[in-house]
Amino acid sequence: MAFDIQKIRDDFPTLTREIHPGIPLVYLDSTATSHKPEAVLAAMDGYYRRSNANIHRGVHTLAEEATTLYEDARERIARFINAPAARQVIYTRNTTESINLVAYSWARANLQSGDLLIATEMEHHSNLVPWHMLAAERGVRLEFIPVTEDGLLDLDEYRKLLTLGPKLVAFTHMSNVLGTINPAKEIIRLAHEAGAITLLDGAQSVPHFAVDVQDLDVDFLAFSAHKMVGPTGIGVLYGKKDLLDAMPPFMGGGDMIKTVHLRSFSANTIPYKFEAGTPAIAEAVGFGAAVDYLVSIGMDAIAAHEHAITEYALERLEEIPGLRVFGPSADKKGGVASFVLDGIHPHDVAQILDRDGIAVRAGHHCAQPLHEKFNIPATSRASFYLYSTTEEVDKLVEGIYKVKKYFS
Ligand code: C6P
Repeated sequence: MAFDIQKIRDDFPTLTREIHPGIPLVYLDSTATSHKPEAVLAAMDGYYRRSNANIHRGVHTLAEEATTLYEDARERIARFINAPAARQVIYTRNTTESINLVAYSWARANLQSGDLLIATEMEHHSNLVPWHMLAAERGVRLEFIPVTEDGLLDLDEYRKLLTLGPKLVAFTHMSNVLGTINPAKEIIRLAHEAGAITLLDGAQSVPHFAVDVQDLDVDFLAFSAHKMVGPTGIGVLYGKKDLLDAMPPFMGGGDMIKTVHLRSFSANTIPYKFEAGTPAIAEAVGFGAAVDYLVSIGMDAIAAHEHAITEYALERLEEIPGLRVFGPSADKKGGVASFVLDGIHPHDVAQILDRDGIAVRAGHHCAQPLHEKFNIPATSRASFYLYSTTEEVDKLVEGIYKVKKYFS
């Protein structure tokens, strides 16, 4: 099936919006969050209108319907990442909570003072601050795989760090600033050879290209629905069964228990052990619909489209005098272009672009250490998804020329 960009855009109501009278939206901020297609909105609306009930708690028809919708979505999400079983897919609030679940449960049960954890210099704060907190609490040591000038991980340095015997290697699959797609399979293989387990931050990879947890042999994978045409408020932690089975619960409450007595409790089995309290049911239903939507288009087709847009965007941006794009060439990155303009603050760039309806993000994008590495306080960032067009890239480039003129 040909990639019918207009048909895809018609599925997303927000994309038809005018930002100012007569000025349509040019949405180049999907790395922050994606828009939602009609199918996702309809699935969530349908749940609330027809089947609204709590799950796992009732025998009445609505409760059973809601439970089925919630669990069916889990099955489809599991298939989407090729998980061996749906029970290895834990619903969380987002990538951040998924990583914190590993930090609070697995890491606090398995890491002692002096143990080494390896991350990278390109991590989002979500895959950094939980480890800082652990380091402060119990003296776990942190080391970082350096980022090269062209925005790649220095794998020679990684091999050296591995000789120090790390217990965990936690790293991002794709940088939300540089767009770099890291060689996850190789990084995981080397970590396993060194006796470490691995946590992959898939916030920016799972939405954009096919991620197969069995092929990667990854131990934990974290991602968020809202970046993959699904709703906010729900994400996933995938884990290998033996690891999840052995982990203590993270939060206590309803649904995560088998039995409770006044002075003791026994924990439920996975995935429920980690899903305390009434979960985000409508959001799970929407997440399932989001996965169906992406599958109906095809992850390879989405990746190819984004690659073409990114190649075009980098070519056009690099012809602008005084503009510097960070990160590697298009063949090594996903749909992200973070840039600085000589003498103009990235926030001013984003604000002036907004006058033309162009939505880009400005700041450190929750990756402050990476910006420190490149000696810049902030960047402006344009990012692309399955609904992005070359016409939108042209509007961005025109807008940047206007910004330059305004400040000259
Ligand atoms: N990056 C961005 O604009 P949450 O917020 O938990 O859904 O995702 C956190 C997260 C973790 N890892 C990476 C690589 C990410 O890009 C993000 C979210 C957004 O770049 C919001 S800060």
